[in-house]
Amino acid sequence: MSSLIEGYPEYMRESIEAVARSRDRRLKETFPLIDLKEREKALNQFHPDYKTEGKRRVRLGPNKGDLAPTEVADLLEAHSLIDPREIDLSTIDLDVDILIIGGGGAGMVAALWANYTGAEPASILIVQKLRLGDANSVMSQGGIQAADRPNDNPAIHYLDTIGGGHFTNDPELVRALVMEAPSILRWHEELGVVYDREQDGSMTTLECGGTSRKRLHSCRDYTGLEIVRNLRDEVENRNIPVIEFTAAIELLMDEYGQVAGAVLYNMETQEYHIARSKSTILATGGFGRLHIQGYQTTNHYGATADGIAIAYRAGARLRDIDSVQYHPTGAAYPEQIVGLLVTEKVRSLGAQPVNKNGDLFVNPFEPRDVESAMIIRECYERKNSIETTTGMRGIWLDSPMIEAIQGEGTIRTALSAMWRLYNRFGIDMTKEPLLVFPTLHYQNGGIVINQRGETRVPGLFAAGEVTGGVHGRNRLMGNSVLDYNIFGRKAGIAAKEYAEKVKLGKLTLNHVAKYEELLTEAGIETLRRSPMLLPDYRGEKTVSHALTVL
Ligand code: MEZ
Repeated sequence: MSSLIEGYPEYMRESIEAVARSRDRRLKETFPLIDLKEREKALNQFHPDYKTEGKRRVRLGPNKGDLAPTEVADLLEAHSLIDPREIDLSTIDLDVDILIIGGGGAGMVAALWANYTGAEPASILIVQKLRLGDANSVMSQGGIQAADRPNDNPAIHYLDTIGGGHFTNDPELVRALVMEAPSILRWHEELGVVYDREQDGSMTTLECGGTSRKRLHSCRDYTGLEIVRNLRDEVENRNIPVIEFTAAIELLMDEYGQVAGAVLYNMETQEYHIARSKSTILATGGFGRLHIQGYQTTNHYGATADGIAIAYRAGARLRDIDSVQYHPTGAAYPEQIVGLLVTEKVRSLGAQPVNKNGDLFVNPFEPRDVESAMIIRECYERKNSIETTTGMRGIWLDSPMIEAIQGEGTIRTALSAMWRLYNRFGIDMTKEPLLVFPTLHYQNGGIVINQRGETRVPGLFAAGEVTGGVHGRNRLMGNSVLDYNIFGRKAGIAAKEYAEKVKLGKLTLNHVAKYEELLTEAGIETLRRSPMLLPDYRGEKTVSHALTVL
């Protein structure tokens, strides 16, 4: 295939050669050790989450007084897309036991486990505002963590996860995450997921940032695609009903304060539908497309915080909602792919983050927040970065190290998606490094749930990136794929059990009207409406590539 552009510009050559010259030296070097004080300092000074600018206190609702990124606070302090007085609740268009809002990984897993544990397919409904499987889950490249090797166990996975999260995680949720991880791999393999294996048939495992054991299982660098492909087949084979291009724009409640379905909006026909359900699972993903603090993102177009906006109006509590994950290695060049994911697996296999002189300035396996902070420091304080023609700064991720360590051919086999991506732009990552800078990757916090995936609002369950607590304030690689599988399963099972017992009363949208009153009481005058449904790139807020991070 011919390239869209011909590799790196001439002025970057000198630095690329310096990186190549330093390779032999770095092969013998041990990774830099950063003491705790230096980590703290780097986080405080350089990590976007530690800046007070760009955040504000929410002025109403269950989290009144808590900090949130301005972009998120704006969506919480917004009017509904509907006027409840204009919605006719006497005609029920869809009547189901379990309504699942969101058809990414968490939503599909929830539907499957509700079905496996006894719910009839026709009693379940997945609504998805894009197409089934179109979500961040399909884009996760690197893999899934599970402690299933002889030198590892769930207790070590637990400690790594809690340590990575700065001890802010909900311990019971982490316990569930790590204890049940191996069973998820077994289930995936039964479905047909092909995980990488060694010649002797044992599972291949790799290291990731912040893990003390090799625990990452992957399917080359198409892990998300491989898992979602199998989940989607299973949903279709089991005849679980799915309505695509349809978003939930408000939850419905009943006269007893229970969630009882949702007001749906068909984005193609622009019609509204009333879906009544005995239990409702939110699996709407995160907020990457809000471009918090002007950052580029790895995220899918659907990641617009819809779930937290509608759950909040219904009384759900949020936690750590101001905590955002910036993946250390987003593409910084070429322009066409700025912000896209350069999977952490590139580092797992041996690529090193080096500055413009070819110096290794950070351990490649720091937890993501520390790694990102150190990269931003190298670019903005130490000014050891390369600047692109659009003003974007970046450091080199020295991918040719992979083949120097693992042998020729490793990249084309283990990182075929990455290789193809860069090859389209005339960059051969087996020979030249990749220019990278942190990119917005994950919503660390979200709706508070318990171990069954229940929120504090009766009838409302949640799973996946829309929830908070599992990862605390910093998630480790591979724990999100695990999270949506574990808690999708739990929410699906719990929602099915709840639906068997609950008696629904008269439907209402009083909570939406009450929220309007709260907006007035808080003196919030705004034209903003939420949920956002899709990002609007025509507006005033275009994303700057030249971030002012200091
Ligand atoms: O867990 C993730 O975020 C992940 C697997 C990302 C990646 O770097 O591939």
